Amino acid sequence: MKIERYQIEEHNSKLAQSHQRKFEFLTQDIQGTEDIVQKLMKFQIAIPSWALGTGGTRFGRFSGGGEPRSLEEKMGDIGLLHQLNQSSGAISLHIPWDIPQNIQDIKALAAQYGLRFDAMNSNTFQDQPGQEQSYKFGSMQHVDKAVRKQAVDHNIEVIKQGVALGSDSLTVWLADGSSFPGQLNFRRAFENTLESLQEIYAALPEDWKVFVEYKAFEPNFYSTTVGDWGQSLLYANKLGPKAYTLVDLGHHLPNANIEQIVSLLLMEGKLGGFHFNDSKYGDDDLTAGSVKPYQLFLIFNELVAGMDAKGMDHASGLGWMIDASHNVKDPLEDLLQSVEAIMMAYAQALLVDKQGLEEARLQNDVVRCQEILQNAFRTDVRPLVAEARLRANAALNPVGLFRELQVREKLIGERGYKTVATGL
Ligand code: AOS
Ligand code: ZN
Ligand code: ZN
Ligand code: ZN
Repeated sequence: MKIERYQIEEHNSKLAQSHQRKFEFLTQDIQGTEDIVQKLMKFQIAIPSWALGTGGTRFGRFSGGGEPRSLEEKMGDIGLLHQLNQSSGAISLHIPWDIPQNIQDIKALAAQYGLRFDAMNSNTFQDQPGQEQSYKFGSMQHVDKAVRKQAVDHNIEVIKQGVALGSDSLTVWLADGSSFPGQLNFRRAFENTLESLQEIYAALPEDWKVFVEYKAFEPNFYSTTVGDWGQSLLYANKLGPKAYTLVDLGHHLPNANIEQIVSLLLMEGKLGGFHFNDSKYGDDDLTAGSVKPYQLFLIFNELVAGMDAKGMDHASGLGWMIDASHNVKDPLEDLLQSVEAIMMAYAQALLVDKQGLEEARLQNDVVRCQEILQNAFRTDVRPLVAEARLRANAALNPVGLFRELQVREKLIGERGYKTVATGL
């Protein structure tokens, strides 16, 4: 399945007039739209290889058909997304769910689709066939050194594969923790995990980063050994300058103020990566912006402010990735929606009158502060995001074109109805 350039152009020419009208209307009212459009065009969000298949829960999985059966097909899917929005130019691999066989071919394919290799993801939360030690009671925290060594060796192997592909970062998410009070010596678990991470850190190439992802609960439901941003930051600080905290939006206790966490991590120079998704209850992994778009905007407002304060480039300063999964949607349509929501939140954050906000804060003008933020949030920025796509030769309406071209039907035709993507 390939989308032809003329198909995108035909689609865009049908929508051009209406788009122009909305875009011009917006530019009359807003200063600096050109700068915002340029920034939007640069901004790329990595797609994880495991989000291309239908997700499931422990109660079941309802496959949608035409799902990618190999790494090559997963890259093909991301290539389609990128053609449609020109904002998904990176793939994040998971080892061993993805097994890059011929590295040169995989790299050539990535170049053909215009994809970069984002952070590599290791897996010490499942036992693989033939594996010597079990992760049932943890991996890097484990009381048995042999288990810890196996987990460390796996991560070093993932780094090697990443180096061959041209990635420059490793994300470590650990399921380590405990399910019942008394099960774990918290201090020993922390020290074992730190020691394991130190061994991995020592194997990082000069220009690499390691991201320590935290998660409050699940699959362990009493304690998690990297349970919150404080614990992640402890590890990252002890490890050294190449270690950073990774924020996954679904990994907090209810009502956590994620925008404040983001702001302080950035201030400390320790925010490394981001996993976007949305949730109502826990790690629901719903489409970004589908439940709490205002929160997503507030987070972006802190990201933009914090990165600007440090002179960081928005596009390349942090690892941006979607980490979502879904039972009832077409995975590709869902990812298009997530990317769109992220771009909108970013555009809204760029609209915030930062100087006015600072002045209002200094005057304790709480009402004005809220007005400034909500003015930006309530601006319909869709024409800005669409304009960025238009200029990059992507589709004005990515989901619309996906449906017009019957992409899923064609993928089912090529791959069959009963396909199972590897992963969660
Ligand atoms: C798990 O809850 C985390 O969000 C991970 O980032 C990720 O989903 C998993 O490691 C798949 O690689
Ligand atoms: Zn995650
Ligand atoms: Zn998660
Ligand atoms: Zn999640």
